[in-house]
Amino acid sequence: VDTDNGFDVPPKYTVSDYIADFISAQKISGVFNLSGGMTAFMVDALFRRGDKEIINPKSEQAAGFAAEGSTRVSGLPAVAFATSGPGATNLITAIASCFFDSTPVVFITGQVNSNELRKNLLQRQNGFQELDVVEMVQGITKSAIQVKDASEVAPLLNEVWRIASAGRPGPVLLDIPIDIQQKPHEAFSATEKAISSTKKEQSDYSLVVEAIKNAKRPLILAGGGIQLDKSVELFRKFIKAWKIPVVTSLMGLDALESDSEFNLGLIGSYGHEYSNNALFTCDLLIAIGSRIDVRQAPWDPIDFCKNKMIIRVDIDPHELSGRINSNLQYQETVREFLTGLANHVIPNNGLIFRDESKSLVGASIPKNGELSLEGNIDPGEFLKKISEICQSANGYIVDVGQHQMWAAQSLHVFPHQRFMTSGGLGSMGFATPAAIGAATAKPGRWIVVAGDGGFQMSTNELETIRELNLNVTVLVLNNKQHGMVAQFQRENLGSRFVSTREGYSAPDFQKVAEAYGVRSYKINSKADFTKMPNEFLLGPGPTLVEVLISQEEEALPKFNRKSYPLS
Ligand SMILES: Cc1ncc(C[n+]2csc(CCOP(=O)(O)OP(=O)(O)O)c2C)c(N)n1
Ligand SMILES: [Mg+2]
Repeated sequence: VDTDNGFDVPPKYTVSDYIADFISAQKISGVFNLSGGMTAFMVDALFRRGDKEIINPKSEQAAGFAAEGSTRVSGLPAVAFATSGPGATNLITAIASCFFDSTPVVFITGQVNSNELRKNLLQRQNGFQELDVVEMVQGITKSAIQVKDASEVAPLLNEVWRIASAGRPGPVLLDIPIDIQQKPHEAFSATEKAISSTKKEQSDYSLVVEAIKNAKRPLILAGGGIQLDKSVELFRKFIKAWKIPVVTSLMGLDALESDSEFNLGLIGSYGHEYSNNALFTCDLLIAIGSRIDVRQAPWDPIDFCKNKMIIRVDIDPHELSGRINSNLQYQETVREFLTGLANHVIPNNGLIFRDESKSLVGASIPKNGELSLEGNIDPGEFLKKISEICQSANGYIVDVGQHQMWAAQSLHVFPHQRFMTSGGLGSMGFATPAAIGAATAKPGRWIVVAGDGGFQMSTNELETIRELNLNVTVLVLNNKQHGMVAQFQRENLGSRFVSTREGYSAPDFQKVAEAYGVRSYKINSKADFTKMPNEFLLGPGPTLVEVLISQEEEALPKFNRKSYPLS
């Protein structure tokens, strides 16, 4: 490590100590790190405090995803450290994932000595491993700042911490040159008062009440904002009291348990046809914490908005004026909206509309099984069974691909369970490291659902999982291909499976698990599944279950605008 002052032993109390004390004093969900010279002082200072466990995944991307998983489970920010240069670039995918899924992770990167930073923007690089990460992540953070002087550290830490969770939550990044990390600093004192938010004036909900009363086909679209706002219980109470049916987006899937009598299920590109039909044909749509993006409502926006009143609730004003127009908007938290409405419960036609919608269920359940060859495992059926066995688990962390859509369609999510996936970014390789964060934030079992492709992006995290003896089951749905892309190639590119089957391969996952010291089980057939002892799913400790899925299985039904309304 090249340092400015050549200290072997740091001076009495440094900026690094201050940062460590500051982090120690915060309510956080965890600290994730991959080491490097430019962060070593800060991480060492935190280690010397001894009160926050430092968790060390095997790449910065995994550390970032783990921090994301930890934050999404606990609702508290996690901290992820990475060194300058390659450490910082490796973080970027995770930062983007946090940004698109509104996860308040605090990223701290080390930077080269201030006097080694490039002198102007035209110079590529001056210091070794110097890289302007702040510039690179401007578009995917709520705030990204490089510290220029020791006196800025305290106010900037306070500021980014506050910004991360304010309004729509999201990632922030502080980049701290190593010379500044070693400068003397005044000791941290926790006496600073938290800024109390000013109380918002209550909105007028009479128009919402009126709309619900008049609607023949009222529907609520539950989005990821409900979990983000920690308003799940409030939301479920609201639904029970008002008896309005609910459809969920991919991110809102765990806002309401699968069993709820009001749950009409998953919408979107791979949603259930009856759920999409309800979304299309409702005459009042109340979208709570959902941006109604193109994957969730793939209709032409004008067609979609016809013949219905749309009420949107979102803390983020930019979403309220997004792709889908609305007749009424509430720029407030889910909690504020639901609390405001709580005093007004009135009867409505929700149950009639629900029953009408449900009567279409038989005709349009996901047709996962259609292409299944005799005796082959139907992924939808299989995942449904898995969720029956895993009732006691904390929930599912799902990667990206066909298996993600099968999981969203078919896993039965019980009231206490989570369903988490990389929503906005849709990044393969997310689930396994995210489970490290989830399992360190909340004890109990977590089930990863991954494809053979995505799992190969973070297979090495089995080592971290084994090292920490985490209660994680990695369920690999192995169809020996990048299935989701192969499906696209079958539909659009004359079944030329370039890079998805041709030139793609996967190792023997049982041997891989063995190398990492993780117990494993392989399911080749329905018979293997029935023989499998439940401990391979439920632990204790880490396990891997591989299940072979036919390459011909597709994620269906694929949304087709023309088929709505269903007849
Ligand atoms: C980091 C990243 N790279 C590429 C993609 C594009 N992509 C989406 S799904 C997919 C295939 C996933 O394969 P696998 O993990 O085996 O899941 P399957 O679809 O077979 O269930 C690919 C390559 C992506 N989403 N993320
Ligand atoms: Mg696959």
